[in-house]
This record gives sequence, structure tokens and C-alpha cells, in this order.
Amino acid sequence: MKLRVLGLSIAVCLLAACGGKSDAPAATGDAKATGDKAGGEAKSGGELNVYNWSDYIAENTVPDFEKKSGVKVTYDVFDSNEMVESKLLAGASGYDIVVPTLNFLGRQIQAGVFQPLDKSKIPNLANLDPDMLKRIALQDPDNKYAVPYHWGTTGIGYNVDKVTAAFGNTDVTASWDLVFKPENLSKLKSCGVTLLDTPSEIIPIALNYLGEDPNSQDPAVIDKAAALLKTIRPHITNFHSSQYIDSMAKGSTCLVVGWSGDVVQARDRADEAKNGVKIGYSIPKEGAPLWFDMLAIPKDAKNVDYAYKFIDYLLEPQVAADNTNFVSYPNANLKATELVNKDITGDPTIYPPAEVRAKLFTFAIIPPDVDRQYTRIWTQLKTGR
Ligand code: N2P
Repeated sequence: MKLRVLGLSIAVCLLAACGGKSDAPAATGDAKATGDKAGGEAKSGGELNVYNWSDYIAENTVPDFEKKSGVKVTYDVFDSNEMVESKLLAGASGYDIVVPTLNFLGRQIQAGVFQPLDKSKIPNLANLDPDMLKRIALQDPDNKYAVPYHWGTTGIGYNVDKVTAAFGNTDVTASWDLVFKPENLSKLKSCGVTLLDTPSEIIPIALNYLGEDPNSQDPAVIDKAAALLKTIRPHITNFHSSQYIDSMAKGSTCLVVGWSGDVVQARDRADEAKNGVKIGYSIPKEGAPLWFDMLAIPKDAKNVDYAYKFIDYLLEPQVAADNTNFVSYPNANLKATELVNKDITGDPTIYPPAEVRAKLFTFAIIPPDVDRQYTRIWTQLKTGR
């Protein structure tokens, strides 16, 4: 239902260019305070409002920026593209920087919600990988509106002991059969199965598993994904896009279709807690999504100069490397990669090797009618109808 409205909004925005009225402060009803804003001395009196994914930044990144710049940062978090999109399309989000995933950004660009970047204000753009920028330019032509923050994959996070207990070993995690064959998934239901709460990823994954184009816009083809998801619905115990870091680490979720770095964070939290929970992450052999999350400045941002300062700061090699070391998501910053811990760059779950990367697919920009179908399918799936 939400996306149905969004679809309409996109159409309206395309016509009206979504002009920026902005007088409200950031609406933070769904955002968690992260504590990231602590420690800064706002000497300049400037302020900056950032809206980023949860569990996506090192502890010191924001406080260090505040100290260095004197700018006070209000840092809110979200865990779904749908949430960001609804704020952006409503206008007056109050944010100076937002971080949608590339395919969402692509349609938001078309809806006119961002301002083109003044690249002279981001000298550290020179640190970015030209090949990745080229790939990104397929949905942000000429890299005009956004800068890559992190990238990652969507795959299967699993509790090694629980999967071994159910199947004898963990080889089963190498295929999406583990998720999409009800006789497999049913074996894990009692220890907790979570799917990301987003049709925009789960439907393409299901289509890819079925051998269809993951980005198909044919309603009949998309319905095949719906039918498949219905067969596994009885064995899904939760739909959520951020809780699973903790619940996997504690052992109360044993399987998740989730994001690479978040699963690695769960693995590390369990290791630190020394609670005996062992977590693995698999990119199944049938292929999986590869995505890019993008820093962009809304048209109606109030603190544009500080937004540039912050974006440029995030692209400093040491800052970007510290972030990757902390959140276990790679960045597109060539100069940073050499500063990232070797156990992170050498971890194939974080930096997939070439033969795995070859099987990854990216998300297309989906039009409003497909969006509406996705939303209908998702609502029906979650409510069990
Ligand atoms: C961070 C999740 C970001 C990945 N928690 C989604 N694009």
C-alpha cells in the first residue's frame, strides 16, 4: 500500500519536479539515536542532518568529523529503502544527506528529488574506483547526483551448528534450495528464519532462483515469485531488515536472507561474546544481488556546504578504511582499500572473489506498476493471505 502511494508520488513528482519546501526539522519517529553525535564541539555553530542505514558507520566517524569541522551532526538511521523513499518523495525530509541504494536512487533522480553534485567541492572523488563509477553511471548518468558509500551482497546468513544439526553439514547453504524448498526451510523454522523485509530484494532473488530475469517486469513472471514465496511462508518466522544482527549473534535466529556485512557483524558480535554461536554467510551458486548504497543531497537540503564537507570527509582513505573495517562492507575507494585490514579484504564473504562476482546481479529501476505488484505480493505474503 505504501509503495502504491509512492508510485503515484513518483508520477506526480515527475510532472512537478518535486520542488523543495523545507521548514520542518528531520522527522525521526522511526530513527534510532546512535550516539554517533556525541563528542563533537560545534564551534562553527553549523549543523548537518544525515540519514543513513543502521549499523553502517564506525563509532568515531561522526564525532571525529564534528571535532574537526565544528559542525553538529544529527545522525538518524533507517533499515529500508522504502522508508527513505517515502520521506524523500513527501519532500521537506529535513535531511542534508541520504543514502539510498542505487536502483532506488535512480528513480528518485528521475523524480527530481536530488541536487546535482558540485564535484569541485568533493576533491576526494579522485580516490574512487573508475570501473565502479562506470557501473554506477548506468543508473546515475555521469555520476551526476551521488557518490558510492558502501557496496555489498544479499545472501544466506546461517548458524553453523543448527544447519549442521538439521542437514549433517553446511553444504546445503551453497544453494538457494535451502531457502526456497519448503522441505529444507521447514527444518530450520524452530530455530528462527528471517527474511529481509523488502520485496525489492526478495522478489528478484526468487525470480533468479526460478531461472527468470530477476528484474522482469512481466506481471505473470513476477507472480511466479509470489507463488514460490507462498510455499515457504509457513516456515518464515520474521520479516525484518536489522534485528537479525543481534538475534543471529545471540543464536535466536538460525537462518536469514540478509546483507553480507550485517551477517559478518553478527558473526563478530558472537565471537566477541564468546557464546559459542558460529555464523556463516553464503552467496548461493545460483547467483545473488550486488548493490551500491549512494550518498546524495536532497534538493531542499538546508546545509549543503556541510553536506559536501561530510561527503568529502567520508571519502578520505583512512576514514573510508576505518568504516569498512568497522561495518564489514567494502567501499569503492581505491586508496582506502589498501588501508583496510587484510582479514577483511581477504574474507570472501565481504570481498567476493572474481568467480563469485561473476554470478552476481544488480537491481533495475522498477516502474510504478511493478512497484504496486511487488507491494501487493509483499502484503499478502506477510499477512499470510
Ligand atoms: C546496513 C545495511 C545496508 C545494506 N545495515 C543495504 N543496502
